[in-house]
Amino acid sequence: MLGTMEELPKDYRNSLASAGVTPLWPMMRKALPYGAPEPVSAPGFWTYESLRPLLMQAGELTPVEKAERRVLVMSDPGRGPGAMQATASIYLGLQLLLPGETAPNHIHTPSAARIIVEGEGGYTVVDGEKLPMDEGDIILTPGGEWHEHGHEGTEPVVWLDALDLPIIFYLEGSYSREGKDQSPRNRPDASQVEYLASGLAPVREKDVVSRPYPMVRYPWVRTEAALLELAKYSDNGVAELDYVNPETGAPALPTLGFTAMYLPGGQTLAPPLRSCSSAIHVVKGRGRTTVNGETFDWGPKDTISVPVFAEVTHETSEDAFLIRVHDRPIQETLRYYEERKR
Ligand code: GTQ
Repeated sequence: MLGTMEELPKDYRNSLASAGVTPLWPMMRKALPYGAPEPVSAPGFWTYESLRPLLMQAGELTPVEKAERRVLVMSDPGRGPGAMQATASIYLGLQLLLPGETAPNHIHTPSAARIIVEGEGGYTVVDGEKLPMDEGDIILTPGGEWHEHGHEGTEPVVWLDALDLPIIFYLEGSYSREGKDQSPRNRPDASQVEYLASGLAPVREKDVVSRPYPMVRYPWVRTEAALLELAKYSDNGVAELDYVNPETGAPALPTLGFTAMYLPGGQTLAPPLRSCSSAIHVVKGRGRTTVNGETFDWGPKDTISVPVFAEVTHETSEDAFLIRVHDRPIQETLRYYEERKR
């Protein structure tokens, strides 16, 4: 048993505080718990059915000019109401853009990805590239890349923002700048031009390097087809694909990674305990997921958050497609990513 603060004479504690120091030993187990972290984050679950009306109400209450980004942020239940994060590292928010609206061009230090949830005609411009937003697509806006959103359709467009904002904020590195609207190049995005086929990339002259994020849109139609083909030949019918940089194979973002999962109906899946936290977004299908004993019955467009080292069990009632956002890339960079058997 380590010494406590209370064991120390009061005048000594006051002297320590005046000197601007604090003893480690009373805080030792909190700073370095034995064997595994003790997360503040708790499992979270947000149904689209419950959030959609609130988001549409935001559309009526707050014009986009007064919001810049019209977003409802998902608050980690472990941190409580007002929390600007879903896990220690992952910020999640549902963003609404109404027909004809634009969200102005800006740049910031955190990195973002959007998973398109609903609607047609939305687009994001990243570094001059106009990226159509179709349901299930993932669009990256890496830190330091200019981006703006627009909407040429007739119905509301909604997407799920996933950002590494909690990390960058913790590092006191978070800030943004506004810029003039971009004039997009008049050509399809790189996923339709340079990286149309997996395994093929444009030839470059000697010493010419690719852009750090050469492809920032991952069209869902391709992901779904790839998952189904992979699943056909997997032992249990389950398939999971990683979203990678097509030039380097690196994770989609330096901090956050993304995978797409296919689980056939009637499947039970218990992944290993992972040191990363994650968010699971349902693209299609139905099922039930238990996270540390809490059970969530999910359907299309619902979102679950999973704290570090959580016990997760998925049971599907229908064929299901899920997108998982996780912070394994930053943990691998810091060399502490870990998996433990159930
Ligand atoms: O769309 O650029 O949810 O800058 C939070 C910050 C979305 C965005 C968010 C942002 C954006």
